[in-house]
Amino acid sequence: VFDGNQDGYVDFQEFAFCWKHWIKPIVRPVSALIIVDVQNDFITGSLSISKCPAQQNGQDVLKPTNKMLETIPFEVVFYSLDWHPENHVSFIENVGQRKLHPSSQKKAEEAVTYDTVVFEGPPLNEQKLWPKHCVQNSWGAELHPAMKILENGILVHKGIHPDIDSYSAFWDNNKMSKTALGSLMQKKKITDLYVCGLAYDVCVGATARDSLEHGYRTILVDDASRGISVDDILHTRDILTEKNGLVVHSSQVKDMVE
Ligand code: VGL
Ligand code: ZN
Repeated sequence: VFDGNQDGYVDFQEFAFCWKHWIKPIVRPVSALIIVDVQNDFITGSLSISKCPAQQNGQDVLKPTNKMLETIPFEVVFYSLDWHPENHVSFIENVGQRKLHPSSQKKAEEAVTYDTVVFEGPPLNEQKLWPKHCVQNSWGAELHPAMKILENGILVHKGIHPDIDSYSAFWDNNKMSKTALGSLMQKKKITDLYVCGLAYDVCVGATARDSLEHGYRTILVDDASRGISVDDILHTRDILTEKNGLVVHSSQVKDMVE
């Protein structure tokens, strides 16, 4: 005799069937895509991720990203831009311009790229130091020329304040100020956010983490993202899936959105 599903209450295939034919037509998810920081400096410029430990190529995100843009009917597509002033706190070139807190392990004279220092507050600001990148209105801050820009795409600028960095496209690293992204998503009644771009283990991960924190169904598109450190990429995946985010391949997205 049949004794029911021993493996768990809900059979996944049965749930997938219900989702497609019953739940989804009622709930009507509204999907957005955010393409994070696909800018010249991260691909061939001063912070080229091809020169970082994972030795990935930022250019590789272009093909799967453009394909999604051409084939998938997202309600809205956001393009985030790392958009720093010349005197930005994250630039190693500027480390001598601000006061370090006594708790900073690294002193200004000895700090090198990728070190973390602590700047005097308030608020106390732990900051990783990067080479100068994505300066407002410079070539390095432009979106890569091969990336498809939708006519009704929305640009989201971040990291615009001299004294605080912003990895997430929602808010700065101290959660003091928000970008326009959250309110735009509310206005457009977005329920599901697909996230891809650069860098996987920095701004893509932070944006996906904050999306989950806002309560959006959050899906990181793995093959449309490239990162800096292999360990940190794996860690980003673990953190997101632990918080009930999804990590998928771009070929899976069309069926999920439609
Ligand atoms: C990023 C480092 C510094 C990124 C931005 O977009 O991932 N990384 N600023
Ligand atoms: Zn930056």
